[in-house]
Amino acid sequence: MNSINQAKFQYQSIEDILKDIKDVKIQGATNVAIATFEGIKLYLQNTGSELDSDIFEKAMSVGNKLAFARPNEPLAQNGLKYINYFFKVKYRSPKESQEIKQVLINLCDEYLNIIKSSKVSLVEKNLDMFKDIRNVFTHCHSSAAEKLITEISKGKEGFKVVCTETRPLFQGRITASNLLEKGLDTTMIADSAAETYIIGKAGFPIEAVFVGADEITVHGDFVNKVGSWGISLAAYYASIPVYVVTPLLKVNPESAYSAVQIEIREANELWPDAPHDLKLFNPAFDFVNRQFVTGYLTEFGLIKPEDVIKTLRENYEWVF
Ligand code: RUB
Repeated sequence: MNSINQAKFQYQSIEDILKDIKDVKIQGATNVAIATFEGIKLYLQNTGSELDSDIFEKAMSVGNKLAFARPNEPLAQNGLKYINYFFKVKYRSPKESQEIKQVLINLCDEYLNIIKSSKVSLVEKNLDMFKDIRNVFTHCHSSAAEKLITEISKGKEGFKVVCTETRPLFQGRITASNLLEKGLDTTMIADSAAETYIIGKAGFPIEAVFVGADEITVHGDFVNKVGSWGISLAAYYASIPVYVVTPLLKVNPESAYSAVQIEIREANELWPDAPHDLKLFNPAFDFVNRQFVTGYLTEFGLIKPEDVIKTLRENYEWVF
């Protein structure tokens, strides 16, 4: 599965959603967040007329299970804070279980709408900056980066995209297939060819790198698919701008106090029938230092790494 269609959310059980998040069949931070809040709604809708008094706690426990199935998912995790905060502030903690159920469903829908409208706004707010750009580079599959690249390409003769394979799970194939389906001139390269390509020693010259993010720190660093650090370093070396296309709600407020833990995935993703004594190490993501980031392209326009925390406080104070 490469995208979650909210209107046709097909899952019948929380266990199936959980399994697909863990197996990366539900892929990308935005889709994980959508699956989390559709999952909470599914749980609530499946509860019968005999509702428990602890329906709030049970729904939040389902949300926790899904939002923390993979560690680097603040977009989903911040949504639980949204529900917790506005349940008390906006809906004044209803006591009757039918009302609790309805309020929780409303809050899930509100958060799903925030995600959806952030993605629309991040295109509207940033598109004009890229009028003259024709050759771009992307990595992995980010629904946000894909959306912006597609919009930038519109009406431009000779617009070209280079994407990576993105081993070990080949999420770059999702990007490549989606871009091709939209009619974009797309070239795929092996991950290990990325840096050489970016610094201009192969293929056509790259004008800008667009990647997504799984997590952003309060200091303006970001976490994205493994390979992102080398790509960003190469772009920095070659003076090519690196844009991180993302809703601001991917900032992890806890990163003010503790180091970001990178998800380490199963070794068999690297080599299913590897020799018995071979040690395999399979980190899912890279931590990319803010010095490599030209800007975050968000629903509030371009934000410099040093302004991430200020903009988050101004717009989403409830995450703290
Ligand atoms: C996906 C990945 C994506 C971000 C952003 O990793 O690194 O770039 O999640 O995606 P994985 P989006 O395939 O391991 O989930 O812009 O769709 O939120």
